[in-house]
Amino acid sequence: MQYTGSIAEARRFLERPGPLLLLSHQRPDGDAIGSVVGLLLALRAAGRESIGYLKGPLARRYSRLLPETPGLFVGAPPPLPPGLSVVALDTTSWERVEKPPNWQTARDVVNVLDVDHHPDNTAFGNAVWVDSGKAATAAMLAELLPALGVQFLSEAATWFLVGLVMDTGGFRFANTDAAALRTAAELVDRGADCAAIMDGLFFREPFERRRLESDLLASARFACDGRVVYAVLDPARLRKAGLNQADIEGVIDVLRGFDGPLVAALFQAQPEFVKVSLRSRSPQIRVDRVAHALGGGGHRAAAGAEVRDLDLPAAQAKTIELLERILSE
Ligand SMILES: [Mn+2]
Repeated sequence: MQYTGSIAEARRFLERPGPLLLLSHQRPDGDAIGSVVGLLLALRAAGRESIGYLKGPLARRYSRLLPETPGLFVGAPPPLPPGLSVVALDTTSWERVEKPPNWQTARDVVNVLDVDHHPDNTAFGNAVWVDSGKAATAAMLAELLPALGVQFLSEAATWFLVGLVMDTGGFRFANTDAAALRTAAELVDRGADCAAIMDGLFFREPFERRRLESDLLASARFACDGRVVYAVLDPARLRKAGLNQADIEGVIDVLRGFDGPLVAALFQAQPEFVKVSLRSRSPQIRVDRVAHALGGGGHRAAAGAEVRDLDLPAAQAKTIELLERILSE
């Protein structure tokens, strides 16, 4: 378990005056969006000059929950005032932080705060709070707000719960510990609308996504004596369905939702790389090692890589060979 920096370090950083820009990783998931939007709402309500930037497009499940949020820029260039400090949320390294399109250099940035729960976080900020024992970055922020002494808006609680729900797969993944459940209960106490979140996140998927999941399942293949299930997602199939990458967050779960395989793998051939997503049945089966060997990273049981030097068949073969190795340890 990696623990670097401290909540006190994060608090001291945020207590310093000056404008703040909240950023997260490329292709933001529920935790990235929930962390940026929740913290933005709380800081602005407390009178802090803050802006948030997400590249988008956001999946419908999130945009539906997202009314006009002052200070939030999705895709559009935000103002970058001088003396800006960056708060990087849920992101392992400065390279992976999605910067706004009008970002040129680090010229205007005096400081960076890195708040994250990924075990491979590089502690890249001038101030750092990394705790890989936490189920979600949003859960860390739920702890940070009271420490900052700012008002805990029910809207912020809702967005933190979105992050926590998505990073725990709706409290089904192995990272759902007592602390995660306690944080969820606290967020509900603070006004998060759990029923609306669950309905919006899990029961209102576009029909086309369900159809895509059905195709993926029908095309699934097995390797390593049935211990690995994998499928290939063709970008043309996505386009035909009218879905974007954001709309298929978590689609790999359809491959691990049945008894048998220990690891699920999903391959997508993009123009510049092959995207490999990996999920394992338990943190003891370290798919992060395979992701690292492929040039990527992630959590023990949920990891991925963008493989640039191999075509689809070669990337598949290499991934399966690496999986065979960790499964025979
Ligand atoms: Mn996360």
